[in-house]
Amino acid sequence: MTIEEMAEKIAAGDRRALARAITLVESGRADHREQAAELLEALKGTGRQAIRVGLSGTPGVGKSTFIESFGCMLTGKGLKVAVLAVDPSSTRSGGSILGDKTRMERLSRDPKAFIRPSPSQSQLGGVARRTREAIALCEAAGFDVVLIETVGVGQSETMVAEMADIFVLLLAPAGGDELQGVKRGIMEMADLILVNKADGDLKPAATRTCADYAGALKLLRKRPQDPQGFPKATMVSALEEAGLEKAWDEMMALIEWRRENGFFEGTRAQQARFWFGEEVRRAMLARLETEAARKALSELGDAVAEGEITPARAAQTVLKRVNEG
Ligand SMILES: Nc1nc2c(ncn2[C@@H]2O[C@H](COP(=O)(O)OP(=O)(O)O)[C@@H](O)[C@H]2O)c(=O)[nH]1
Ligand SMILES: [Mg+2]
Repeated sequence: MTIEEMAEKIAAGDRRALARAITLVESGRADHREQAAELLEALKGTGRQAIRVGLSGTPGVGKSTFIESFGCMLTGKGLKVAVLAVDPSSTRSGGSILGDKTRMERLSRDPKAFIRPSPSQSQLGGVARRTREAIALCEAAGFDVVLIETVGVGQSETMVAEMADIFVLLLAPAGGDELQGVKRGIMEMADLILVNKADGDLKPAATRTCADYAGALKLLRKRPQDPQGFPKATMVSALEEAGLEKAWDEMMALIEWRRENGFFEGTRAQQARFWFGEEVRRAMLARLETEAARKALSELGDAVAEGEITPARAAQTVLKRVNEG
């Protein structure tokens, strides 16, 4: 299949072409990178835009269960839903956070849904690029909503927030009366906090937790991209499929306000600029990974340690060689 044919098929909504294209963008091979760039350029013309929802939460809060029931609710509205994942742990565990297909049985069989597990790649930077490009492919394929799941371990959340239109933090009801040690930085990224498992015996705890977080959100610095009342905390039960409509309505209200006030496009523009910078930095760092650069670093490192050359001069020498090479 030529790149042109692949682009045409993706634009026509062909699943297999989309899956193959995602495999292509996951590859690090130089010729594949070139083809991927060509494909993404070819697809820019579709001008399609999905709503990109980043979803984060620690293991066990119910992300998979939520994606299943929320995703099915959306497809029930006639929306096409794609699910992607950024999983920094997948290399270690060998699995992926979307691996538990049993929790997404209905959604994975739904013709309006497309689920793609996280690839096993060593660097978070590589996973981030692949996910961003996969999002672009899903948008071009005509998906209305792209859900990007990540596990709550710090850096991956920042990355997902940098590629999403809305960042949703999923929490479970707290046992005691303390907040669940959610890092301030993560709280500050959230547009919507969903307290899951608001059902059965857990309902009162969920209600308390939700109120606590609503209070905590009010104490954060006001962000220009938020209308009155946001960021917001609300309750859901992924298991009983409760509160999902409300959660979607809140997301849509926020998106609409941001669209009307220029923050939707503004954020996307800022994100594009961010990823451009990241790509350049990554490529620069990759140049230090070559055989010649490693050798120079090692040799000059010895010379610096011996006091034969100053660190500054040695660094200049390395950079000069890397730039020439
Ligand atoms: N009571 C209750 N349990 C839930 C709910 N959502 C998920 N769970 C349970 O929480 C556990 C972890 O769910 P899972 O979706 O795998 O969480 P993940 O690790 O964040 O993907 C499972 O046993 C689920 O059945 C919910 O809304 N209510
Ligand atoms: Mg899961």
